[in-house]
Amino acid sequence: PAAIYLKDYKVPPFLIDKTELTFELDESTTVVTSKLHMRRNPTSTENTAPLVLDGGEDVKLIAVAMDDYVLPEGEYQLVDNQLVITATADNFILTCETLIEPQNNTKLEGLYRSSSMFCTQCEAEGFRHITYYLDRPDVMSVFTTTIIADNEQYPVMLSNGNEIERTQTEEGKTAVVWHDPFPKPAYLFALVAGNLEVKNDTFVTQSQREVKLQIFTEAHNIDKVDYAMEALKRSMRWDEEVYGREYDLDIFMIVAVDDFNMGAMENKGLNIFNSSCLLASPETTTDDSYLRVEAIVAHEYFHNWSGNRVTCRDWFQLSLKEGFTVFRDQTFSADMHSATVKRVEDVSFLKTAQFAEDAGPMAHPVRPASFIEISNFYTLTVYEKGAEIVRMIHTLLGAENFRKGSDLYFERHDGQAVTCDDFVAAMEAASGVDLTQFKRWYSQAGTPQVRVIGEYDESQQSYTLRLHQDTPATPGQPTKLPSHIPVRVGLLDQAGNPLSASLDGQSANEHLLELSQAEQVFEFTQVSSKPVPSLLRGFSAPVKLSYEYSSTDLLLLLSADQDGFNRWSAGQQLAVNELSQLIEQAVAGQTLSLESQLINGFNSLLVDDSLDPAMVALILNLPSQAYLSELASEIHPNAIKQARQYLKAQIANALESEFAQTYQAHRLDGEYRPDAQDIAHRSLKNLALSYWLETDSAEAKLAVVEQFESANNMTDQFAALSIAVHADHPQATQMLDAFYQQWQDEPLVVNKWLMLSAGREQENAIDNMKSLMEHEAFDLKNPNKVRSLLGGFGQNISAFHHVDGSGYRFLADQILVLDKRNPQIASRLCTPLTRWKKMTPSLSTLMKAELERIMADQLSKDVYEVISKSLA
Ligand code: HT7
Ligand code: ZN
Repeated sequence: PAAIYLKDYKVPPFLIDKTELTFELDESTTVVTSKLHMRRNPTSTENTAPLVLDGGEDVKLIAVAMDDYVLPEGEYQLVDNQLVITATADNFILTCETLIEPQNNTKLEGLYRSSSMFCTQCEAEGFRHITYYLDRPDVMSVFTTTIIADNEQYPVMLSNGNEIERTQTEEGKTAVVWHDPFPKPAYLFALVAGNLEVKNDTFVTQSQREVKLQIFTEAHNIDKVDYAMEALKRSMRWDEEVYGREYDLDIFMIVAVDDFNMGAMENKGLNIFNSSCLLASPETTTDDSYLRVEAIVAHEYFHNWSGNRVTCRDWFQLSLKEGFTVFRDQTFSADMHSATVKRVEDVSFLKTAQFAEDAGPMAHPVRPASFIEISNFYTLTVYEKGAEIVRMIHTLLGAENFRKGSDLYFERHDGQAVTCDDFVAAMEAASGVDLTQFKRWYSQAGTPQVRVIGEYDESQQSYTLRLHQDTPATPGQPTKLPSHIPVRVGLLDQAGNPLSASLDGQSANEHLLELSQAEQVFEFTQVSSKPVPSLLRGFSAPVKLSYEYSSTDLLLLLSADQDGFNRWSAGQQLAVNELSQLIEQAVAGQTLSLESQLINGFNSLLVDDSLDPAMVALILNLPSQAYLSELASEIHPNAIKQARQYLKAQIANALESEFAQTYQAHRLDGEYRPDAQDIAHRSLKNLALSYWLETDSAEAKLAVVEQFESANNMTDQFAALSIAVHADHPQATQMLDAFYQQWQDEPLVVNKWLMLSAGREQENAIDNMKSLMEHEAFDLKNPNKVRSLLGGFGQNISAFHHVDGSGYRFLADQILVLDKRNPQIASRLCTPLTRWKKMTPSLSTLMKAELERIMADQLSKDVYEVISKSLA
């Protein structure tokens, strides 16, 4: 398959002012008739270019007409799934009649069936699987959609915009017409038809317009949408208050579907959600999932401006909408709950998963320069690193100028399809800040490494920070230029008090350093004593920062830094230092031994009632297996696992009574509430329980079972179950069985059970996986189930990384099977295998062999791209 390049971008030779679609929905064949009001694009230089419309192998063309002239075969060609018409007028209506079979659509792109309903997923290039079209985001059109179906089976028929007509056809069917007045690209088109229940609500906008809000689900789920509805209203209000963005249509609808490739989709006025990202109830949903529902509802809603009103010119600009919208949803969640907790969670995810992507064979810039399959570029780099770029702009400009910049961006580009450069240009114009060098963040892949050296001169009372940056080579980008990196810095005295210092004549407790050269020196004056620097506060840039801190420095920062984020960061660094020593011992086959310095630090946190329990829980949570793998130059999965277990047990034994007390102190009575305060108590309580169980105390064992059996909410019940499973509690098997029995009729809970069961470390893990795949609870057609089971298996260190290669082989087998059904899902499952070059040699060889075996098969573009780049 060939790659597509950003440098080859050309404006479309044709435009589509109006799109009229008619869907005759049927269980066997669906007829789609499109009427496209087209004209040559006056800004295109390709004045004689033929009309080339995108289609798919699954679209059958019945007839095509230009104005009223039905084109005979010979006056159009079908080449590589494209419909090519050479002779066209400057203005014309193109009518196409096509047949599709949504019931056989296993890729879940275009129009497909999920349970008993019809639904669509058109981003990025799904619309071409519905009918022939200019399926590119810079072709924006006003859509009118008619849905014709049997009213008994499909009483609910939805599309974008407003319902303008409902009639009966002569065949006894119902025809519903929807009109969306806002021009949009085809990727934002949506259609849903089914027998659905609805929850209604309203929202009054800042200009006093009443907007109808509707959430649709299958009947058995309608009792689980209240939280999403409240989250939607909070998002609408927040976007008005923080960005001045008001909702524009009279109705906003969300539909939950069970089979969905990603989390959700921001179709104009008709968001479609994976039910796992929408439904919530105390009994079936964990705190994490509640927060996820809120964040995703907000994210999709925010796209109405950052993505829909102003969209992307081409898919290389994907981060224009995704990076900005992730930044917006992160800030929203921070405002709704604890900003520091949210920042720690986001950064921890970024440093674990995005840094790994940036260092691997699929590394790409936030604005990629080329791709084979765009679905492979819905990545952590485009989303999460993209959000960090927007956050850095916010830091460099300040909140006020940033808001002016976003206002200008929306004003300048409303109704347009634009680029990341346009976004930055608006920020520059509104603030007067020059972001020329800063824009390298969009074009350079890889994570910059920043080394810092500090030197105090007591006689001068001055403190010098020398910063050095470099970015490692990434595929296709052997050399890099210096980035513009904002580094927030504070200084602490040896007692942990903030130390004021002067930089460039400005005296303050905190400074923003702008590192833009390969090496730069910053000199602070009026520094009254030797400082401990608190660097990169709030993680002000997505870089790997290193500074030779002593353990004493780190303990000081952990206990006293005014920046909550850096307290967490110091704790992590201490833990990483200790774990690295233990990993080395494990690799060398030595008996593990270490006197942990963390014990005292953790003890003070546990007994300090003034702290946010959520922050304490985050600090006490040891760096994950995945994060330690990212840091390692050569990954030894079992050594990492052993080291983590050893350190956790040592801390647990030293602080046994503190953990037992913490567990008791943070138990909550009363009704479940998913608010920041209660979530914080539950997180610390459950973390304490997991340490406590490490001590092998009989009381702890009892507490786990008691919590599992008596919990009134899924957070506590599932925490008890996972703690039991991971610690190999004597009753773990019984508990897993009981959990399944209790929740077998709740698919989202069953998915959690699948994940935990697959992650369970045991002798016959592969056999266990095989029986789970045969289990009534599993369904290869459902992406959530595949992700749960195979994702869970990836966490199973001893089985996945088994020295006989059986774990890798098992995953490769599943990838090959899935690639035939659903390439997007298959491609995402490849990720763990793409890390083969970093694995210890014996495992690396085994992983590579599986990649080669996959490569030898007939592959989709999606899997081909990932595997071929990994092997390159
Ligand atoms: N903008 C949405 C992207 C999306 C998607 C992309 C490829 C394949 C399936 C998909 N489903 C949704 C989601 C978002 O970021 O809001
Ligand atoms: Zn998005």
